Amino acid sequence: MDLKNIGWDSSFEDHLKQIISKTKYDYNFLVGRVSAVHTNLCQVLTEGGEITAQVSGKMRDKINNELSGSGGENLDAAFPAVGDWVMMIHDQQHNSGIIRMVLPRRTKFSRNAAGSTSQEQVIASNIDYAFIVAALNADFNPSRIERYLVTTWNSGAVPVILLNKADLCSEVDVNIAEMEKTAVGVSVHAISAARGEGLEQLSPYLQNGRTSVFIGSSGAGKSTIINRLLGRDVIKVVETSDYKDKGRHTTTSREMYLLEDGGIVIDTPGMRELQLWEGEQGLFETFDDIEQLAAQCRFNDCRHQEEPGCAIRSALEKGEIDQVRFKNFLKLQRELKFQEARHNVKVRMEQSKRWKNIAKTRRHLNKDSTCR
Ligand SMILES: Nc1nc2c(ncn2[C@@H]2O[C@H](COP(=O)(O)OP(=O)(O)OP(=O)(O)O)[C@@H](O)[C@H]2O)c(=O)[nH]1
Ligand SMILES: [Mg+2]
Ligand SMILES: [Zn+2]
Repeated sequence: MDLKNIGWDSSFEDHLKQIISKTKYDYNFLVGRVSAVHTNLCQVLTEGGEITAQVSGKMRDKINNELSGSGGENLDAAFPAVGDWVMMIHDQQHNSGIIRMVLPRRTKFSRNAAGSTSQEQVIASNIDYAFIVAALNADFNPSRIERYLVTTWNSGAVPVILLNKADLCSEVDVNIAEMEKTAVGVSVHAISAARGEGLEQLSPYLQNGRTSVFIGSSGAGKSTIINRLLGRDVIKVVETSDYKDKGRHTTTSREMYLLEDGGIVIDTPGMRELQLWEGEQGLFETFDDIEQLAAQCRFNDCRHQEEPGCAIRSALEKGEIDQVRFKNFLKLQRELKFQEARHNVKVRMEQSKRWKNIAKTRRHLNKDSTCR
């Protein structure tokens, strides 16, 4: 397998050379790209084919040591994720690998891990395009896409919106137009994976060496689309005429697939909860129109409520910006602030814990010295 076909390029080559020039050991590192992650094992694509690999104890210790000093909030994120390029020591006898290092990620799609922690979780890395998939069924709602847009803009990848199940919808053009209003400057394509219609619109993105990740809620049809692109049913899809059962998730793990005509695609399970991890930049990109208006408010710290000279309120009154869109903007902004605060509290707590430990050790030492 030519690594270029699976996304390898000169920037990774440079990283690799740099790292090798700094290591003391003369290992013959094997390079590969993580195609799936199971609890302790990774599937890795290499020049010689797919192998299984494990994170080395050394790397684990290094991550634990380095991150315990910084609050530890990125512990998970430092471990290999689907899409990562890794350096391994090759166990030729068992044709398996020991992962020693993850090469710096060019882009990464992260969310805050589900639940109430403050923990970055990398969904996929080194991606070029994020296909945000939504079904054109009865509960189609463009504002649900905004959260995905914020996350995608932050990832460094380019978002592309796919409105799937066009066969179930009689007002496709209206929905496309509505979606385009919500996602200014983002390409929107309507397709029907079930009928195999409109998929040719994806070919500009699915180029040799380019990586796309499919995201969106459960049942939107992500796996069905990928099966279509692969030309056969590789991924399991549960056939159902009524996919209203929201608790149901057919795909349970993130996995990478190679298309015959070039292009790399990553399937992900529908997310029940896409909590923002970080977002300032992504929020600006997604709500560019609102941000630009806000810059015209008379006061720098305008909350767009009762303040005189508020450009946002005036635009809302004139109907130049949509009420729902504005509400969603405020909601995501609040969520980011909350996330940031929670993160800061966690770092502070970790720090104070460290100080307490240091103080305890000191007291202990002092006590020892008085005994002597
Ligand atoms: N009518 C219609 N149904 C579709 C289309 N695409 C997918 N489906 C159906 O929608 C259901 C869900 O499809 P999946 O591909 O499993 O959806 P998913 O997004 O991968 O879902 P998760 O893996 O749970 O995240 C299946 O019953 C598909 O057959 C389409 O274009 N039209
Ligand atoms: Mg799926
Ligand atoms: Zn204002």
